[in-house]
Amino acid sequence: MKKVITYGTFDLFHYGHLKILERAKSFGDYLIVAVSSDEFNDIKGKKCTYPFEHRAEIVKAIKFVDEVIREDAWEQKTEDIKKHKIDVFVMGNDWKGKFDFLKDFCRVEYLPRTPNISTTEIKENIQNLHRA
Ligand code: C2G
Repeated sequence: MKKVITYGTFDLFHYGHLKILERAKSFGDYLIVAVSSDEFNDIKGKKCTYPFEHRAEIVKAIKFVDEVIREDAWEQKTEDIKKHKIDVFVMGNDWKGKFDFLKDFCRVEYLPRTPNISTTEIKENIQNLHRA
């Protein structure tokens, strides 16, 4: 069984999140998604709309996703890859090059982001609606 892993906050789950999970799954048979905890988002400087429990449950409900784990630290990726016997690590290409050190442990793939959608843009669009 070929195992794939990807990491993210997945707040205000949207089409771009769906497409990266779909594409990540296409690299193997089993997809693990490490969802950033609220505490880790504080470290990342990301303010989330939904708490970890909700974000994790939404990701787990996606048919391409086989397992959800917590992401609590930048440093856990190597350990996760070893522990879960991961074959492919996938991230959007906004992270291109940032995780190349993982090439010692598994295949590393950076995929193009889905254009014109992001949690930030969704929030801005809603704010603009209120202003209109
Ligand atoms: N993404 C995408 N297209 C978009 C928006 C996001 O492909 N339009 C991808 C990102 O590239 C990332 C994943 O969706 O691979 C999750 O995005 P975020 O929830 O913003 O995650 P991020 O804050 O980048 O956290 O340790 C890694 C971090 O946890 C990644």
